[in-house]
Amino acid sequence: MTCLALDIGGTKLMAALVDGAQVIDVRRIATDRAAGPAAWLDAAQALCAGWKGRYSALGLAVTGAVDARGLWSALNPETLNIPPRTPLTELAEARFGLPALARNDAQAAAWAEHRFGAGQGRDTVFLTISTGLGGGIVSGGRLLSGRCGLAGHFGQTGGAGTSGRFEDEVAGRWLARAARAQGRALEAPEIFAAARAGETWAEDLRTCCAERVARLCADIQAMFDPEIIVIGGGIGLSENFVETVDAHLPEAPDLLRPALARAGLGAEAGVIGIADLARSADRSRAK
Ligand code: BMX
Repeated sequence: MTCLALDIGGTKLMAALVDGAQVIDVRRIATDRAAGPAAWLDAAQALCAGWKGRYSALGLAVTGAVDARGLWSALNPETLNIPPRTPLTELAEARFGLPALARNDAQAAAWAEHRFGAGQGRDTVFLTISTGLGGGIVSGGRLLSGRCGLAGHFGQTGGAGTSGRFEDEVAGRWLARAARAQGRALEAPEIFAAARAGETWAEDLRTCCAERVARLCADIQAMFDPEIIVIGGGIGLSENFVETVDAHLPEAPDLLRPALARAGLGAEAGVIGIADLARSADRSRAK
């Protein structure tokens, strides 16, 4: 069964036709951050107008928290300013004329990595480290969602020895701010390129980022005891990042040491995961 999967993120909006783990067709545009939920869905609908009749299930993987009733809210409005409790599934169903399933983007990606990627068949915690930091947890073959859809939002914790919100002290926004404080107006990809070229200031920032992620992974191991922690996102997938995190894991008895892996499905994990979840939701509705 082919599924139409939409991914609404803080920087890009993606529409994909997905069959199993296969992305058959995909289109992307920049998210018009000021436009708001109705306009984002209108833009998604325009993006896949030519795909009518090619799909029979609908899933949405979105930045922000989505609860069991499909109500959608921002946790960090800096990522995307979603009005509290936006009726996401209702808005999507009205436009596409199909029952919709919506989940947080990193939760959907965690499911995809568990089903088809680096965490296949295993208890998996997934981390996406890009502009911000998101995550998802699959335990006992179930994707955890939580009371309000919050499960796995590690970027919102004050964890890993940081003093504020974790994603503000480790991910892309922090890297750019830290570089700016040294008089360098650069974004994360350029900072990492400078680190690869051997510039000490950039290597130091990259190491600091990896050290904090390593501390978070150790905490996650103690909290959820997953078989694998899968790391993705622009920063997470950058060259040797997972190896650097591994090298900075705190000293701990073997039992507490996490196994780390680079994400296997790249930027399409969110749409692959939500398509699989939407298909199973459809099957249970049909029973
Ligand atoms: C933020 C939060 C998470 C999201 C993560 C990565 C909002 C709007 N988003 O921590 O829900 O998973 O960013 O989002 O509060 P992305 O768009 O960078 O993938």
